[in-house]
Amino acid sequence: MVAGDVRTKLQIGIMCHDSFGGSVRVATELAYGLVEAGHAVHLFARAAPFGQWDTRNGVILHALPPNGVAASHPAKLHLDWSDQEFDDFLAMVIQAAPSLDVLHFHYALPFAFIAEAVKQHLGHRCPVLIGTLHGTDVSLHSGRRMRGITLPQALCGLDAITTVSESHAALSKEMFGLPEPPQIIGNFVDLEKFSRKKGEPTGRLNHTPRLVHISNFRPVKQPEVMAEIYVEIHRRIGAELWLIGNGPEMARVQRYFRDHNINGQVHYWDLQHDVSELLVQTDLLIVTSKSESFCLAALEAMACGVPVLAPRVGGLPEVVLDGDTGLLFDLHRREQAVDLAVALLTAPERYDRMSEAAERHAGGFDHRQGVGKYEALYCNLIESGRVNGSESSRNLGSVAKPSQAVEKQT
Ligand code: GMT
Repeated sequence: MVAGDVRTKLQIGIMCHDSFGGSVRVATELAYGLVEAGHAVHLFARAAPFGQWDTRNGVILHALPPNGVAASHPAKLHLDWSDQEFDDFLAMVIQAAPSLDVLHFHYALPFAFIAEAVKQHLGHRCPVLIGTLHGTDVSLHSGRRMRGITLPQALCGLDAITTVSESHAALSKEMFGLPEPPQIIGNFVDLEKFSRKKGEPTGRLNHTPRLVHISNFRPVKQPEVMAEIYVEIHRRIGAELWLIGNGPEMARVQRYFRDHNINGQVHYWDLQHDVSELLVQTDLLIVTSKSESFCLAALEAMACGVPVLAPRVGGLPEVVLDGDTGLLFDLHRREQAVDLAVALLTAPERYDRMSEAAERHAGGFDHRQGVGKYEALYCNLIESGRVNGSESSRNLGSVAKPSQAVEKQT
């Protein structure tokens, strides 16, 4: 790659986790999109994302040997890497990095520390370094440190920081004491995969309503609140519930349903590689998270014409338009969530309008545009002179002390 020639194919490295989760979905979809746009893409992950990898997608996967990786649940974001895992991963990246133009991580932990170590090791041979902050790396874990440095110190060595919503950009600035909020590049969805079946008539709500919840069932998703809301909706109008995903809180949710004699109406789909086929068969997505930087599941549901019931937190109001593409409730007012859902699910014409608006709105988050925004960022940074480690344009300035950076409970 020569500075000034942005059409030249780039060599791009992407680092991400290997579990089920939004940041991994975004990283892998970005990798596929960049290959489609003609770039060479190397994906670095502790193990093959989602436990499997399609080698036909053209992305070059770099993963640790299976015996060098601590076992973790596929729905769990594995943040506490052993020293051995960290060192092996770093060695793997350092080996490939001198031939990369860009090294871009998704989710700060532990990748901001890996990026910093790559920079220390490679000096002027270091590629452009970019970090995308996704969620709990900011909202819960901003106070983490590794190998004697804090997260804000590691972030300060990057050439650019991005995040996925205005709300999360503001939170990141506050938590890390950044001089400027990160650049916002919103998440995106493959509209060919996530869409209502072509030619499907409106008037979808002609059966028992089918609610759906998609998550990794971590405490931050509050799936027990989702269970309470569902039970009350079911009591009032009768409804099915499809649960897609799995994770640490699932047992609690199952117990709750047993205690409330809810059996046949709940269908457990476990972890699914492709949720689009299921989503198109549902009527309302229930989100109950304490915080969400964006909520990719909400975007995917809307793309399939499924309105979203969600709390008014984080980036959700930027993704779900209240009263238009979904319904927002106050986080602690479960009865409000129930009333809103019941009112919508018993008003077929209003429901159809909302379903169509949801699909239209999701059309603004097309994956090719999203990939293009990252591509433009890479090219701008390279063009502005930050080529192969030239120190001329560190565009973040210095990062202030991490005043409010505190570790919270997940
Ligand atoms: O931050 C997390 O808890 C993990 C991360 C993930 O890998 O699922 O989720 C975040 O990133 C997604 C992709 O940008 C967003 O859609 C999610 O809203 C966000 N999760 C949270 O903020 C809790």
